[in-house]
Amino acid sequence: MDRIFSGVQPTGNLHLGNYLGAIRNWVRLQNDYECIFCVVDMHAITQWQDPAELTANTREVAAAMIAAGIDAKKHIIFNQSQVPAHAELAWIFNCVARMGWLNRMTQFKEKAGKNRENASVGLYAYPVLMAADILLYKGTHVPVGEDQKQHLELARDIAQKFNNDFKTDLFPVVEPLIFGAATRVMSLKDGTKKMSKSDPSDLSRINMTDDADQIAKKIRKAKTDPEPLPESTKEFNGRPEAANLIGIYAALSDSSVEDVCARFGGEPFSTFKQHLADLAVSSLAPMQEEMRRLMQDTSHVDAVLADGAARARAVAEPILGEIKDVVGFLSP
Ligand code: AQP
Repeated sequence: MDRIFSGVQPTGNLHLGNYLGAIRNWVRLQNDYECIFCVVDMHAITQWQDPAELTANTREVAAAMIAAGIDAKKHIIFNQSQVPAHAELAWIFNCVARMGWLNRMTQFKEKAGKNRENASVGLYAYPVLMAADILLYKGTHVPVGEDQKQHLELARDIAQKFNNDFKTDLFPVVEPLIFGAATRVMSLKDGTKKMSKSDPSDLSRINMTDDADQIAKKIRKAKTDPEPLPESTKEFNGRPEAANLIGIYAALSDSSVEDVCARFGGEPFSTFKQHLADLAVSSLAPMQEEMRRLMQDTSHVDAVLADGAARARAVAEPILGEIKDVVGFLSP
């Protein structure tokens, strides 16, 4: 069976975009792939994280994966820092990847902003660690959003250069798995920006921990335009907020964007927002309830992460051994 690796950073404010764009799709992959899902805490510290919050956020992301329906017995859920082989392989890959390749990464430019001199070395090398995450398990498929495609290409380049330099076929070619509808959820305050954990405005996103009142309020306050709901996707042009809210409705109701337009087209946003709020509250409630339960007593989540890490180490260590042999590292 092909193997999938994917991760979420425990950087706080896990949101509807992370759920609809990543975690929910992972649940659907479980029958067709051997899955390794990782809370990438080592990626998270490429930007400052308060230590106590990092611990709490690590548990929250794991709780979301479990609550969403990922089977942690059949597949692996763990946090990255419990498997030291990620850091070891990242170092080897730091010596394979070229500065020129990393200099082209747009996410570094966006995250470092104007103050590049003050960004951490870790933030710069982030895509190298991501390549190590995937290739440490000889992952063949990675479910990624649009925003991660460039990093995945870098992982392919690193694997290929390693294979060429050492005249081996140790690493497989990694394929992206890109999902169709509503993989990209946009900010409720600006339909041209993605919904993001780090947006300073809490009203821009629906957090997985928001209660029914907060969800309803955020949808009520979501930015719209003065026109009624579009009757077809052809009218989406120049209306990013309308497209976003309709996309969210379609994703939550498992219907097509066209169907949602056909049903609500011509209605005022106020009516549609009420329907959307009811749908969001009712469809997220079971998962949120389960997340709350798991976060009240974290012993189950901690046990899942420890067990997952032990099983991840069992897969990763022989592969890392193979890699070290190829590189020429002497071991007893
Ligand atoms: N708005 C989104 N719509 C759809 N998918 C999204 N993802 C993130 N935002 C959206 C997907 O969630 C997975 C985990 O993302 P991450 O933890 O690596 O964080 P990120 O991609 O950097 O985006 P965030 O959550 O908004 O965090 P910040 O604010 O720190 O950038 C990925 O599969 C991602 O595609």
